[in-house]
Amino acid sequence: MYDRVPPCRSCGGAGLKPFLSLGKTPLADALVSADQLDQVDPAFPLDVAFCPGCALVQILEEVPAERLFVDNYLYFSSFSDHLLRHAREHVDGLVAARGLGPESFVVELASNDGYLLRNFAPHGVRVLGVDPAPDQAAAAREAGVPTVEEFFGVELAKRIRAEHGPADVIIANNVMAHVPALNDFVGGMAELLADDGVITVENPWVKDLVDHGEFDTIYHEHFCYYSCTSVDALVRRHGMYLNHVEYFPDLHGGTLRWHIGKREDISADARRMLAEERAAGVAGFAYYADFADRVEDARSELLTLLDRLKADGASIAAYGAAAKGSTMLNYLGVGTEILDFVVDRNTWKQGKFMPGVHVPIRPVEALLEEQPDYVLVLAWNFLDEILAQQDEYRQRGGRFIRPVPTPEVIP
Ligand code: JHZ
Ligand code: ZN
Repeated sequence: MYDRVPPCRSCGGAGLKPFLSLGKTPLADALVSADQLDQVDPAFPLDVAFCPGCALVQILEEVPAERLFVDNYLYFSSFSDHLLRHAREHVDGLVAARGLGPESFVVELASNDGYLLRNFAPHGVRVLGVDPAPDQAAAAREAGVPTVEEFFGVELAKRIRAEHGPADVIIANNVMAHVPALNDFVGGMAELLADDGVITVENPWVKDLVDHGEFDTIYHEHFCYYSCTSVDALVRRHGMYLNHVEYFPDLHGGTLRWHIGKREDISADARRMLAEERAAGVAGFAYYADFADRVEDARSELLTLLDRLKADGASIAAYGAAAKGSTMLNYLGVGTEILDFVVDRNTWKQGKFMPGVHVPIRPVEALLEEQPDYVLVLAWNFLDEILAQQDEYRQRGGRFIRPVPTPEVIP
């Protein structure tokens, strides 16, 4: 089934063990414009494997990063109030804990539209964003966040350090999964970081992905799926330590924030998380062995629900033209025969179509205009925020369907 099994992106070891294939799917963020509808969207294999050497979970395919994050990237961080609040709290926490001020230098990797770094302005902290996505970098500059429009690695780290000095803080949220040349990226962070500085890295936790069946968060942009165990091995290779771990169960289906530094100072929380992963078996293949069957069951269950509603004459729309929504619809094979449209707040996505399945994307207001009977929440990670916004739709009898962890119509 797997014709090429590459070496591990972290430890370089051979012997990656594939455990899940989602078939061939189109690129999750490559939304389709009206004039491309008659073309067939390119699709690539989406196979997931475990590394027995360092416990890193990763996909086998490597679509060129330019194609993923420069050519067709419409993800803007600023469309979720929850995420904006989370970013502001992170900045305030760092400023307080590390006494950051005008003498400090903070770099964010994948700074997107400046949603996080702009929170440092009231504290007078010097900031620099790094993001290769042109529209997002332009939006960040507009918001007053200086941004280098390049991919990050050792070479860029050296240039930034030569020009601005070492970084007291490096922030990398939801980007370490996006990096094909992982050791160049982490090596770059080590190069740029001051000896007493801290790196904070956030990423969804692979244990939550597996335990809660969040298979839709697997797509070609996400090369890797992390545990504390695999992050610990990765940073040690670059002379750094995983010193502390925080857990945000409600962010993107379960997110960890790893604190990494050049001095070893391992907190009780970090030790506890590593021990918890050991006890759960996250560092062994057996943990992943039945995941494919569980994903297949989730697929049938959701398809059965949608087919039943449709057979009863219901109209169904979806919420969130998220990358994970693209995996979900393409893996299920659900298109316009089931879904009338998808709504999304992101104005860049409106007027386009979901990859592969070509369901049209409309503004959120379409829910009240059309009042579909059901709305499948593709951006289920923001369910609470969405439910709070959509009170009127629900008052009028509209119902939301949560696809993950198990398909459920929300009463
Ligand atoms: P969202 C993102 O994945 C992007 P995605 C990225 N690939 C990543 O790594 C993970 O997060 C962690 C919209 N929306 O962010 C905005 C509303 O319309 O969950 C987005 O288009 N109304 C970097 O793309 C989409 O939904 C709202 O009220 O899978 C959510 O996409 C809210 C809150 C969001 O996922
Ligand atoms: Zn490995």
